[in-house]
Amino acid sequence: MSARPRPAALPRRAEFPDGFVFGTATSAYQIEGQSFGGAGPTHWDAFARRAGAIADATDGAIACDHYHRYARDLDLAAAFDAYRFSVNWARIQPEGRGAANPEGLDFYDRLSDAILQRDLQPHLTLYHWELPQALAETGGWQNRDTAARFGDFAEMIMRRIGDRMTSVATVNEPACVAWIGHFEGSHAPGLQSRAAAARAMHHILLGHAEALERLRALGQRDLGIVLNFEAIAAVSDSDADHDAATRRDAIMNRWYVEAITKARYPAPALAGLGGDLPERWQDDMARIAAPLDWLGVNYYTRARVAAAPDQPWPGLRLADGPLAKTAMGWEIYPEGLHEVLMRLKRDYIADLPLRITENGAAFDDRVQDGGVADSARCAFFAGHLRQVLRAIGDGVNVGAYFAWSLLDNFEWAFGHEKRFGLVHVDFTSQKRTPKQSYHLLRQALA
Ligand code: IFM
Repeated sequence: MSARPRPAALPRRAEFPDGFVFGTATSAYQIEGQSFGGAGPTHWDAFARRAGAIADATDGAIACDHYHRYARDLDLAAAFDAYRFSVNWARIQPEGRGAANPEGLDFYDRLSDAILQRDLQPHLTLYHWELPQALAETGGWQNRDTAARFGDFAEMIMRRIGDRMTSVATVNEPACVAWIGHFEGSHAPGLQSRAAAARAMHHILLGHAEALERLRALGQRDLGIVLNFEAIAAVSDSDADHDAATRRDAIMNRWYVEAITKARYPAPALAGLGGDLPERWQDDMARIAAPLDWLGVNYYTRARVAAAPDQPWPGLRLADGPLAKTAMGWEIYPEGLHEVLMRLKRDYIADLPLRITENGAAFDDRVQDGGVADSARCAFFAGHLRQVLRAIGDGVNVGAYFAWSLLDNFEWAFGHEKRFGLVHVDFTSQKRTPKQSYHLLRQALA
């Protein structure tokens, strides 16, 4: 193999508190292959058929063919302590309601056993974005009934595999589901409507509450939700830019964490969305704020925000930043992870256990001489893990870190073009090639 540049040193396991858990994360639609095993269509399949919706005009029909290759994939995941994965609602209930697809239940049964056989802790997410298309057609997350259907699904799958899960998260990144899917329109279902976004922002949290109640009733332990946070910076000192940053922060960062910890929505977001929320939304807030056992934090970048008075509410735009960027065009800002963790402790959760449930970067990786020299990704992990250590030193209760992602996968609107994996996937041959980051993380955390 050719000589490779030496990446920044990764922290060693011994620098973390005893019992700190390292893992990798994936999600169902991004890796499994929706066309296998009797899964029903999802709103991502419908969205992917729209011209221009997905950068390379692909969808999740095959993805990483993990449905058939899960055993080998889990062998790779077994280099770490834990594996975060999600279940695919439309694989369990192809119509989003009613009887289960036995093949789907059997698949997750086998998968759960295979995770445990490799001495990996299974950390499950119930909803990582693949809404069954039948439910999308009755309004999706705009429809209050979807929250109750999600509760049914949660109960159905947990009755089958709940006994083997270390932890369960209800929803992954509700901000992306609601805002990017219903206001910005670049994720399924591809709407661009403030009213649709407001309803989805409330109903996805109601779905979280429904699932949480059903799981508590089943006696399921270690329950949480996974929220994405971005560091926020106004592009200038002007009042207008600061106000725009405050609105963005309220929509993307504060809405969900404030709801689940304080049973309220933040005023700068309510100012624009309040009139579009479902009637009597206040009556749901106590349920939405039911106590959790842990909070998952996904962190990737910072948003630089400028006022855009010519645009409809929230009247802002995201501006390019001066820092080095990943292939997504996202600024690499490890200090932002420390900022987010300190703020959560100070303003929202005190000592509630936190897990970093996603952190990672896409780069233009190439297989050369049988390996992938992804030193930029190694440096990314090194920088962010240092900030986790710093936050722990500053008293934040962080107990786990999951790298996003185990495998290159279907990166939503970017199709298969953006590679976040520790393991390279050739989407033609389905060959897996562990990257330098995989080898170095494994050594550092041995
Ligand atoms: O791939 C996604 C994942 O599904 C949710 N969090 C962000 C990742 C990178 O964009």
